Parts: sequence; structure tokens; C-alpha cells
Amino acid sequence: MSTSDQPSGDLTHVALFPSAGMGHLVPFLRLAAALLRHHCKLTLITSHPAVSSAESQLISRFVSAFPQITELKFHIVSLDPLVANSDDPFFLQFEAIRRSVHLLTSPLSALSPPLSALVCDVSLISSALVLSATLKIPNYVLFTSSAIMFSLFAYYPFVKMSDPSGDLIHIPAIGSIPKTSLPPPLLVDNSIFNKIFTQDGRRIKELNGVLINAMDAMEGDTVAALNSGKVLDGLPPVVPIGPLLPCEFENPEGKSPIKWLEKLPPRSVVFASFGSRTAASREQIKEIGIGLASSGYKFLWIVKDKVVDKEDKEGLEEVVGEELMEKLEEKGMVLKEWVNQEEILGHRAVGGFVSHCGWNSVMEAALKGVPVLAWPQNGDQMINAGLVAKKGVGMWVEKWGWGHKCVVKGEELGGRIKELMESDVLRARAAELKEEAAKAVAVGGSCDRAIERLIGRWSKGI
Ligand code: UDP
Ligand code: G50
Repeated sequence: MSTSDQPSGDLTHVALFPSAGMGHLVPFLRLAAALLRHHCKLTLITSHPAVSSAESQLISRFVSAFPQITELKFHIVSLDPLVANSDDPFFLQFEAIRRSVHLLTSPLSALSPPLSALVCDVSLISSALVLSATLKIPNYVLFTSSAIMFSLFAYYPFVKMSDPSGDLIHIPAIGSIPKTSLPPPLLVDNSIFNKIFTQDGRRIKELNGVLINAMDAMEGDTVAALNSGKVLDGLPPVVPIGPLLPCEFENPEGKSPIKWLEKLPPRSVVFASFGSRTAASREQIKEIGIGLASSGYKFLWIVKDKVVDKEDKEGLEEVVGEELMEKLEEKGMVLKEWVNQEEILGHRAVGGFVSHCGWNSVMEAALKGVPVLAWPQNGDQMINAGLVAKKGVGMWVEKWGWGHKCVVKGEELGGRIKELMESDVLRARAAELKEEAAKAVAVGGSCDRAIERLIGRWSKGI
């Protein structure tokens, strides 16, 4: 049988190659689960050592849940932070993995049945293209942020930042992005992120396709523009596969706040959490506590004191302060650990989400119909926050600026939480989006169809 005659399904063997950080790993594993539901054969490339314990633990839960997958463990060559010009452990890992990719040629060539396609992280494009060319297989990217962020990634190499004509970046057929919303590490000359983003952005056209955790109800127009050739000529197909569904294996061990939520009335709790890699300053932590306590609502707050979980060792009392902790315990629940965010967002007691707007969090809020108070902290989060506000599923207080640079006062935060929780307009719009998301993920819906089409392409070697 020639490759083009292969039916989709069992014979299609795909390698998934995530990079560092839960925000990148989580969508890869959700994609993996979707591909397994469609009977794909999978090899998951895992980089060792991982940056965070959350990543190692999630991979081990995933591999136990799906023993049919092959885990290809890959030991990366470590990198000197001085050489790499960064102190962000996740960016250092991006670069270390990129520099180690050649070590994968031999183990990937030895796989049986041979690979039909490689799906790599967006931060690995240049290195992965060498790999896929050697293996003579198509190279796809799973873009782990929004479609609007992807349009920026694709168009950025053609932007003249020194252009004095204004404060906006105009992306043809998409619209404008304020320069103040660009990811801060992109504006640091010679930073790892700047180098990867600009180098790899130029090579998007060499990819066979780009998968995005996007859905029509939120970004249908942006995806259509990207596929029309009007943003840039010659882009590969952009395939919206979202919302990616959270899975059972993601459930962490440990204290679950669900029992506490069970006792509370519908939409009476605000959930505040800022993703896997945002540490707040002690000053901001104190103000968040004051804000939550003064909001008039019950709250579930996840505190993070260090960027990398392995270093986050101090107890809640030390980080939040004993006195404030006592006050908070009367009104809400405060945790300093990994929680099952999708389960929390899906609980009927939760009526609002104070979020940094990491893209996975935005999509999870959309899936569960929870309105968002957007408080971008870093990276692509302002661009995502802009979309949340534009779509009417949340509010973004632009004057707060970047969370990692400015401190927001508790009183101000408390007032905005009240506004969020009391907005019928936001709640109604979030409920509409939830319905659209449910249609997309239903059996035979747009997600299923997109995955089937992809497997069909891969089985033909395209
Ligand atoms: N997450 C979780 N529990 C936590 C913190 C985060 O389940 O305690 C999940 C969250 O649901 C999301 C991912 O981790 O799927 C974080 O990705 P996101 O893009 O939202 O933000 P990042 O962590 O990359 O800043
Ligand atoms: C992580 C981060 C900042 C940031 C992003 C992160 C993104 C996502 C898109 O993922 O913007 C992205 C595009 C190109 C690339 C890596 C990631 O090389 O801390 O902005």
C-alpha cells in the first residue's frame, strides 16, 4: 500500500513535541487525547529535566492514563543563562530544547510504524524544520495562544517598530494592535524570546499547517482572514481545533476546593488565579487579599509566590501574612497549590474569574461560560485580554497596565470584582459563548471534523 492509500486511523503515527511550561504542555496533551479518540498512533517527546514539577507530574499522569502512547524521553543539553541572555527559566528551556533537537533524529527515525507527521511547539520551528526535512515528514505547529496572537507572530517580521506613524501595529485584514500590548520580552533586544519570535516568524510559510486552540465564535473572523491570504501571502492552512477539552488525567492529587464550593449558592464565588508561571510581588499579594475581602463576594484565590513551583516553598501564612489570612479565611478559600482549574470554572458556584488571560485560561472560561476580569501580567496576555473585552465576555481595566510592573490597590480591585459579578451583560454573553463552545466540542462538531481532516492529511503525508 502506498502512503496515499492509507486510511486515516491506526496507521497514522504522529509525534507531538511540546516545549516548556504548562501553558504549552496542557494544550499538547489535550490534543493528544483528541487524536487518541480518533485512533491515531502517538509518540510524545518529553524533554528532561522539566522546568516545573507541575509538568513532570502531568506527563506522568498522562502516560499512566494512556499506556498505548510511546513516550520518547529526551535529555536536553543545559544552557548557560549568561550565554542565553535571559533569567526566565521557561525561555531558557525553550532555547535549550531548540539547541538539542538534533539528538532526536536517530530515535525518531527508528520508530515503527514510521512517522506520518510531526506537530511541534511554536517555539521550536527552526529546529523542528531541520528534523522534519531529514525525516521527510510534514511539520505542523500547535500554536498555544490565540489566533490574533498568531497573526502578530506571522506579521511581526514585516513591522517597522521605529515607524513614527503611530502607536498601533496594523495587521492587514485583522485590525490594529496597540504597541503597548506587545509581549514585554519581545521588546527586549536580543532576548531569547525576541530572537525566537522574529527568526521563526519568517519561517511559518515552510510549515505544512498550524493548529490553534481557537473557535469560530471567538476568532472565526481572524482565522478566515489568515486563511484568505490577505494577512500574508503563502501562509500554511490555519486549522482551528478549539476549544481543546480538559481531560480526566489532569486532575491533581491533593486538597480539592470542590467540597467547599458545593455548599455555596450559584454564581456567588469569584475565582482568582494567574496561571502556572506568574508570581505576584508580596505587595501585590497583600492588595489582592484586601481586594477580595472587600469585594462583598466569597472567593477562591490561588496564591503563587515563585515563578517555578519547585522553589515555591513558603507557607501561605508567611506569604500572605497571618493577620490578613485570618480575615480572608472568614470570607473565602485561599490555596497555594495546583488546582483543577477546569473543574472549578465549571462549578455552578463560580460566577466570575479574575484571570491573567493566559490563552488556556481564556478558552476554559469560554467553555464554562464564566465572565472574566482580565488582568494581564506578561507575555501575550494583553492581546488576549483585548479579545476578551472585544467579545464582551469580560472586562479589562487597561489603566492597570502590566501586572508584573504596576501594583493595583485592593480597593480598586474589589470594586471591579463587584462590577464583574453583577454584570448581567457579561454573564449573558459568556453563556452564549458557552453554548457555541458546546456545539463545537459535541460529537461530530467542528472539533471532531477538524481532527478527522488533519488525520486524513497526515495519512497522505501532507
Ligand atoms: N492550571 C491549573 N491549575 C492551576 C494553575 C493552572 O489547572 O493551579 C492550568 C490552567 O487551567 C491552564 C494552564 O494550567 O490550562 C495554564 O495555562 P494558561 O495559558 O492559562 O497560563 P500560563 O500558565 O501559561 O501563564
Ligand atoms: C510565553 C510567554 C510570553 C509570550 C508567549 C508565551 C506567547 C505565545 C506565542 O507562550 O506569545 C509564542 C509565539 C512564538 C514563540 C513562542 C510563543 O516563539 O512567556 O508572549
